[in-house]
Amino acid sequence: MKRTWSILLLYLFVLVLISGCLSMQDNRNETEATQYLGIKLTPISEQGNNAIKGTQYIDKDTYILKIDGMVERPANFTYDQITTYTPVSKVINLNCVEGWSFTAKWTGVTVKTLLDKTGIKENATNVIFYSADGYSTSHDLGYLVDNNIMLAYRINDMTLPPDRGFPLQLVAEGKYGYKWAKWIDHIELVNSSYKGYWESRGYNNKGDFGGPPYEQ
Ligand SMILES: Nc1nc2c(c(=O)[nH]1)N[C@H]1C(S)=C(S)[C@@H](COP(=O)(O)O)O[C@H]1N2
Ligand SMILES: [Mo]
Repeated sequence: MKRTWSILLLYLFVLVLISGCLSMQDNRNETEATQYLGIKLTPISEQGNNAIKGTQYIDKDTYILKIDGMVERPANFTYDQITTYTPVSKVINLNCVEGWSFTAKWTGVTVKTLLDKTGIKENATNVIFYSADGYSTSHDLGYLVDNNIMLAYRINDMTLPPDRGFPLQLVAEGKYGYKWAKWIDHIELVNSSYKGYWESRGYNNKGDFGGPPYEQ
């Protein structure tokens, strides 16, 4: 009797282990790109992760990206919907204010593509990105649209791994790393400026790379 129980428990344990591995290793059949258009990429294994609350693990099947605020038609997007839209790819450096950086090929959907679906109310000026770990940051609407800023779901041709921000990281080209929110699950359009996690702790709200890192 005791033996039957322990075998059953062992069986359950192995089952949980296998299902956990399967749902986390979505990118196990993909091959990481080492270069793109002649530009050498930093391997994912050499990219750090200093997030405020560590890695977030988000379930692809229940994930929803909510877009609301000053839009014509607030909407919820699933992971599969987001990855169906025309993708864009580009090599862009992520530069943290602390002095480190890495080079990656990013692939995703532009913010504009999603906002074309929701429509934008006339008075909207700023966009807030909220993340699953409680992090947030914001950008001028014009910066995002004019520069075709993307929400990446792939890095170096791999599905964004959990520690890189799965399912979505904002690729805020030309801005310091703290403007590149990871694990984004909510985007809100507003008509006033907003200070995110690091910005409300003294970091410059524009966050232009090469510009002043602190609010003056
Ligand atoms: N959700 C979330 N996004 C985040 C952060 C974070 O702590 N949480 N850190 C930011 C900072 S300071 C940087 S430099 C970049 C890249 O940091 P990483 O090494 O944690 O990926 O992610 C940004 N996006
Ligand atoms: Mo950073």
